[in-house]
Amino acid sequence: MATKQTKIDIDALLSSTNTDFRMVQIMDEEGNIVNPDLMPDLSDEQLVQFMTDMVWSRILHERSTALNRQGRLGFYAPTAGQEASQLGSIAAIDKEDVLLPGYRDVPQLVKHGLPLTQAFLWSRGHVDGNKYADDIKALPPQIIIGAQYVQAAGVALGLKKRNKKNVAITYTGDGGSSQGDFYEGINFAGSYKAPAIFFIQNNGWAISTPRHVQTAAQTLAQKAMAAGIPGIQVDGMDILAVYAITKKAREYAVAGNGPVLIETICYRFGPHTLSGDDPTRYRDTAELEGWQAKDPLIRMRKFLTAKGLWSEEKENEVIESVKEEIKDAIKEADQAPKQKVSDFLKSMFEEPNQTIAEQIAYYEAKETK
Ligand SMILES: Cc1ncc(C[n+]2csc(CCOP(=O)(O)OP(=O)(O)O)c2C)c(N)n1
Repeated sequence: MATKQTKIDIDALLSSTNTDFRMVQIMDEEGNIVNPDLMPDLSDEQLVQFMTDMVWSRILHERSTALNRQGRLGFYAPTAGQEASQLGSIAAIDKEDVLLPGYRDVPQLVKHGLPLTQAFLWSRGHVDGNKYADDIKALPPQIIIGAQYVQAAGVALGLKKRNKKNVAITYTGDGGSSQGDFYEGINFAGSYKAPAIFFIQNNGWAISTPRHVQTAAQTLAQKAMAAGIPGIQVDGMDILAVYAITKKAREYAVAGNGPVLIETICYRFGPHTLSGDDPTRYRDTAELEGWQAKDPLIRMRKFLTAKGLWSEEKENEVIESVKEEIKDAIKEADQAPKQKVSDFLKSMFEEPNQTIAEQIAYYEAKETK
């Protein structure tokens, strides 16, 4: 029943949408647990694994950057600064959950089972990089900003209809949260109570567009309100907080309650991609340095070292083994058959349509000459 409003206060309407979206943190920049009530129940091995995963990802980032500059990799979107957001969330996900990543989410894909060699082939635009084994519950990274949100809503609904106790997990950026697909995805999933976990990795920038220009909304998490679903903002430089919230969101979705929107506050230390972006043209060194002090690896290193679970020696061991893994994967990628245009065209549809069929015939004739 409608209540009778005798006075309309527009300012008050706005402040009511801005409440309770404060950032959740468990571990601060010094590696101190500042919110023990939310501390997830994790063994020492699991805590060490978190750090190992983040070091793995940072080295993968560094090596991918170098390989790109040597002309040995193609497309690469830097991940440094987003390790806690990426690895903390994927650690809370079951192998049977379906991952729908964006172009910056290669670390989660590999952790979800994609061989690194295939990730490298994808970077090179090789068709074999997109052919996933059946047991890898993931789609190749999405390049169209926000499109994965609509697909995740559909995948989640499919999981629900098949009575699976699994979720679809997807990621976009702060820029992506302005797209139509973003709103359609969360709205549809909310409406059908589809078990999806929607991540917005708010790394401060959408290429050269800063977060404050992106939207007048005070937080991106509160965009969930319009879809009638829960939204929460998390410290995306704190792997413990990201893990804890993702785990809770997963339980909520699997129990049949519908989707959750999670905004992780993080930062992109490097350029947007290695295809010519120069962040020094649009952002301050002081801003970058402020965020480097919040580095997710630094705080986790401090936390684990204080517990006697981590050392420089241990970190060096991890670094050496990651470098070997990368060297082997790139060697294997080099051995992939040279891509033919017809292979690429054949991968587009199960049954090629007329135009594609004509193009396949055209290229096959050329390729056999
Ligand atoms: C629909 C669409 N529009 C524009 C682009 C070009 N584009 C590529 S990345 C990007 C910015 C995305 O920023 P954000 O969502 O914040 O993610 P980030 O790259 O920072 O992770 C844009 C506009 C695109 N790929 N797709």
